Amino acid sequence: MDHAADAHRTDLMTITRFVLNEQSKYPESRGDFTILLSHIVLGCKFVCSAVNKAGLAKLIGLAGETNIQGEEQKKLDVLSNDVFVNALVSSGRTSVLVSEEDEEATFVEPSKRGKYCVVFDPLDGSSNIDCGVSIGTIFGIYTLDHTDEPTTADVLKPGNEMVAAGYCMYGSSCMLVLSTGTGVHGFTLDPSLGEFILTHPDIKIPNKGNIYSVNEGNAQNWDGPTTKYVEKCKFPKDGSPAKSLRYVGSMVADVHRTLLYGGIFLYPADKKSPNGKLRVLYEVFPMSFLMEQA
Ligand code: AHM
Ligand code: MG
Repeated sequence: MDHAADAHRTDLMTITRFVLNEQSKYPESRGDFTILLSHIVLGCKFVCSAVNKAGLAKLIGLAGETNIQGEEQKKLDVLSNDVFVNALVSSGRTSVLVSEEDEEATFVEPSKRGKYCVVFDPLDGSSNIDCGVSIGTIFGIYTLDHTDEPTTADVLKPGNEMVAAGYCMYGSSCMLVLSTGTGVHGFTLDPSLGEFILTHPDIKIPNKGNIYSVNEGNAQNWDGPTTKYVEKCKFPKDGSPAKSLRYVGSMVADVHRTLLYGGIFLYPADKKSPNGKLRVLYEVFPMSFLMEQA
């Protein structure tokens, strides 16, 4: 084994070490972000473990509640939400939390407040839970830039004002992908260590991809340009090969594959959902991530 490969195996870059390294570039930093992130990581590890045990633990099934979008909540959604809210509040670094599963924002009590606001979906892709297909957690982080009482205005801000965003995918491996504004980095959970290890530094979407990813069952409700674009993917007129279709139906899995393999993932607005269906997606991920490069 060559020396570099050996070093790679014995000098593990955990997500905490990575974020501490980043933090050391900012002398004024007091480590608040590192503490917040370690609580998000804890939530992701918990959800990963719960997802892996779901079939065994009989956690699967309806919790008998409906969320604000009228979707049925599964027990795992409820559990994951409780874990994330508790972890974020107890970090002492948050002031406002917005979860896809909660109708109202959570305002952290004054004694536990900190300078961050977190928007998240603790477990996205719930229709895939029962059959064991990849699901994920999505999160975005804003900074509270004043000392007044926090309000919903502190989170109703454009995605490009976030200081960090990421997702964790619970798939054949558990992978956390994070950006703090300087590149996109992927960490894979080593179950034997219980640590996320940097495995995909500086992820860049390939310039060209041959995959398109969309729920074509909605085609009758699409507008003209969307219909035309997807038609072109299937029947290219310029002699190029037709694209392959891949669609998991879990945003995190579809976005992750698109980042690594290239291509396009889309959930266009249609007659049924004039504002599109993926609320969190547009907040957390700049669309440039997802657009096919010219
Ligand atoms: P869900 O959490 O209720 O399953 O909804 C969110 C999911 C996204 O992860 C996914 O991209 C999309 O809904 C799939 O929608 P559809 O089933 O309409 O294709
Ligand atoms: Mg959800």
